[in-house]
Amino acid sequence: MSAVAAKPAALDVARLRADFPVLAQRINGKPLAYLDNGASSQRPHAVIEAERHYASEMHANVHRGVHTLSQRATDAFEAARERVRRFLNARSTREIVFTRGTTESINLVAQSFVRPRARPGDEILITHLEHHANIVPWQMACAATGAMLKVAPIDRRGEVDMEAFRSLLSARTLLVATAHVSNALGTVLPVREIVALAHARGVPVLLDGAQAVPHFALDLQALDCDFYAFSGHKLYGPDGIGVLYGRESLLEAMPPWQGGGDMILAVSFSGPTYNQLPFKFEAGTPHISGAVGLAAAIDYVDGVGLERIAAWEQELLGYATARLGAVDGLTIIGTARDKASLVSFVVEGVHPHDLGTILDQEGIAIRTGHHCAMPAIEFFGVPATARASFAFYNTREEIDRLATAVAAARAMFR
Ligand code: C6P
Repeated sequence: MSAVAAKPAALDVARLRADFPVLAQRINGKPLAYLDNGASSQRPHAVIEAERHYASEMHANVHRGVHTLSQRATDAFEAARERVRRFLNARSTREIVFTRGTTESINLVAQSFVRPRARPGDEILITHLEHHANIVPWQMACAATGAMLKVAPIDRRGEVDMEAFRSLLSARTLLVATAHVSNALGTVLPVREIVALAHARGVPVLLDGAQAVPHFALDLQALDCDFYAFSGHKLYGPDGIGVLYGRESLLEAMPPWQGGGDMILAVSFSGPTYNQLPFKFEAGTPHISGAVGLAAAIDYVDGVGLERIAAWEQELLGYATARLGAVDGLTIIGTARDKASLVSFVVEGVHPHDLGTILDQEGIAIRTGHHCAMPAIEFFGVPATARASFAFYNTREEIDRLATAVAAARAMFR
């Protein structure tokens, strides 16, 4: 074996694009350039077909019926859970809770882990670049318990100040909760270091993986975090389905957060007996077809290969950074040394919302605004940015069109 790691084979992007029916259309008379993957990515035929197959041949409620369809649906749902476990390299399916998405996963931890434990003066440590889904649930838990939110600062690149982070860890820290990748700036956080620092003080760590799972392979046993949250719709899967990974010993000790069917073993008027993991956290009929679609999305992504995806997306990131960086009056917001494939930017004299509308006329879809990360955007002294976020099906030509259209918009407003 060679001592040098083999470079992953290049992606056949044109062939892969054909798997995504949405991408073939024209918007406002122009070929669609879909550069809003950070908000939600598109679904391949394989996912659409898996959901259709489930709905047309297998649907019934899960864990409830003795009839054949219910057993088929249950098998498909639990097979999806096992697929997620393998994707994350979690130890057990008992650690895989299906939720509606990242937001619900984080709220589950806030309600079921933090609220019962937090005492006045306890601390939750986050960073300045978090998505609102990783800020507001903690603020709500703090308001209810008297705990305090501590925020590790970032620098002008959009990197977390790790010295400050270290000093903010205290004997009162109950939980560290940080993004794995920032949705507004693209920063990849040093999560191994964050986990090591927190664990050295006995503090559990939640990672918000919404923007990480589509971009690189994960091994949660190696990462050793305690909770990990992500959404299916950013991973080429359905919306309305997501995952909370939780370390089994922690989930075991947590009370359920919602009551209803499936999360109980028995109910009498003197009280319920809760179901085992992970069902204790899945009250009510779950999004069965969503879980099936998510498993198909994971199969698809694994088939393409996350190493190859990461390599191509890094090329796109480099190309977009150079092309956009050369546009007169354009400033890139978020210049971390380790970045996932998105570029946030502002253009002198052009409001991001106007820019988004102008680009839409060209068939180019980007996101504009504060990206549900207001503190991160305001840190840079701007009210909003334009954000192009790439998937493996994007091309250099689409980035050329983006840069040309942004330059034309700048010229229009001069
Ligand atoms: N960010 C974006 O355009 P949900 O909505 O639950 O699937 O994901 C919430 C969420 C949590 N954390 C991070 C880092 C995220 O990026 C998101 C979703 C989208 O950036 C929509 S606001």
